[in-house]
Amino acid sequence: MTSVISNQSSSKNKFEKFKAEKDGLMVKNELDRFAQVGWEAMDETDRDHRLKWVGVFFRPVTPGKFMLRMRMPSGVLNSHQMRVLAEIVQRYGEDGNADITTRQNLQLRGIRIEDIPDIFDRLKAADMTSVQSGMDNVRNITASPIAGLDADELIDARELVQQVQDMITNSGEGNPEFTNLPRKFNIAIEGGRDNSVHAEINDIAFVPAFKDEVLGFNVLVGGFFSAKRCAAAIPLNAWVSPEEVVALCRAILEVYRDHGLRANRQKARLMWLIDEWGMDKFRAAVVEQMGCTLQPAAPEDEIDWDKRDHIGVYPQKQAGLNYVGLHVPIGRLYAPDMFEIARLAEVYGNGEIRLTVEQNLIIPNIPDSRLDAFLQEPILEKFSIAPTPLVRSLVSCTGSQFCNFALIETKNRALSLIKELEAELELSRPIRVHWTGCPNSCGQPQVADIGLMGTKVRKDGKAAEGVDIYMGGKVGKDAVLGSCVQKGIACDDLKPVLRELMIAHFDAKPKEETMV
Ligand code: SRM
Ligand code: SF4
Repeated sequence: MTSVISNQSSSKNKFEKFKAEKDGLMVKNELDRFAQVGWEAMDETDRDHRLKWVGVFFRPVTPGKFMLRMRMPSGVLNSHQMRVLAEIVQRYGEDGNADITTRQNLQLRGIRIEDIPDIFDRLKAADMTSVQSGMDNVRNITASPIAGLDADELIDARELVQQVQDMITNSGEGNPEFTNLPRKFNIAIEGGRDNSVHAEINDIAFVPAFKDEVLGFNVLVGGFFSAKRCAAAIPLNAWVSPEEVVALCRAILEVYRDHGLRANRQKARLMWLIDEWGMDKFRAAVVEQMGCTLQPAAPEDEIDWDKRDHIGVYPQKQAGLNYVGLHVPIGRLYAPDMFEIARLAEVYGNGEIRLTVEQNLIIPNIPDSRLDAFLQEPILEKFSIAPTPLVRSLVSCTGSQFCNFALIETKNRALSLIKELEAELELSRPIRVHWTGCPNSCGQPQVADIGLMGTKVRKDGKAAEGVDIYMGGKVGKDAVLGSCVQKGIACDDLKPVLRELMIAHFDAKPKEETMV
């Protein structure tokens, strides 16, 4: 493996160079020393880059206050784990919070390097890990947030997701086999009918499909967003049984690791290799790596529903039990919220909590008899089960508050602007508005009804924050990526533009009209 990588990288970019000098995972054994010397005295490459291999992100916007990106396979955690995370951010007072991410995950903020060894001990004791969650590693693996609860689901993917994560991370201990990929890598395993994971934007996506009356998965590969290019995943022309999922993920990762393009980081995601080789050669390499044959894809998959957002009260497949989806505005949680969610999950459910790619959360397993009492809980005023239609579908990436790539502020602006629009418009249905602070597209504007991508504009002769507008994103069955329809609108001028788009394309009516 090493020889293939080093042969290829004769013209190494700076990332390939520092990875070759020292694998990112090595910092796992140096955390005590980092804690002693402090962030200012640390080697800069360790601090700014290698720490991301254990999920610890230096934030140049808030130096000394790190972000910790967890792994939450299928977006599932329990009340004890939520409490452990709440205790971690609580100690940082105003600096501490946690964001639910667009990959069904949690990112904690305000973290001090001196606390990392203790935090990692607590995570391990609570059976959680943040390993390999950043840089050239496989990100949090997503699945339906109602896996195992949904009467209509085909495959409960939770165990498979866990097995794939365990393979990639050596059960959370860190796995040097997969810590030097050419670039980041996303995997999703959908077991439901509504493509809740956005299969189309993952490097590998498994979608349920029957073959000769046996239930398994069709496989899509190469989906990704980047500043340079966005591509929807394409069929590998393979159908696998659930038992083959781990082996196929391993084989694809090995092929990508050993042959993925490394010279230019802008052209290093899996799709660039598929382009270079062509699908037939790529598929053949994967088959060879697996050491067995791959069946051709089933002619049809079972994704035949519109995408659900899971907000509200829904009966589970288990008689007498319900799951309740709570809307978390722009995905942000503070320590008191997290303690309260943990308490509710224990008092009313079985302690379980689920996260969604829409940055919301679900409390499952609430008996019919406890539902009314649950719905009276005061925190539901903050985390509503019936939010207004625009607020309901709002998604936003981190933006300039914490992210140094950001060209604009996102989360707070997104929320206040959507509330203003909601005050002016009558809406008959939700409109999915996604904000992303720069072309990296973490907030997925291309999957939205209206996507807003941060950019810099000139307004009154001065540089100002602005957005490019995306439209046409379709999710669920037959998902389609949206594209840019308008460029360079100053954020200060955005409200009337959005208002008009909502009236023209989404049946919104001005409130003054509906009142006459
Ligand atoms: Fe992302 C880099 C945040 C989902 C594409 N992303 C970053 C960094 C790590 C940049 C940095 O170091 O500051 C951001 C951290 C900011 C911070 O402090 O929070 C960041 N990405 C996020 C999150 C938190 C957005 C959110 O608010 O939910 C999401 C975390 C997911 C997780 O739990 O792991 C997040 N990022 C995504 C997605 C959406 C998805 O996976 O469905 C994408 C597009 C899909 C994809 O990757 O193909 C995405 N992030 C990127 C890219 C562009 C990748 C590329 O190939 O060029 C970067 C930049 C990079 O990797 O060089 C990036
Ligand atoms: Fe940061 Fe840009 Fe990603 Fe938003 S889209 S989190 S601004 S890198």
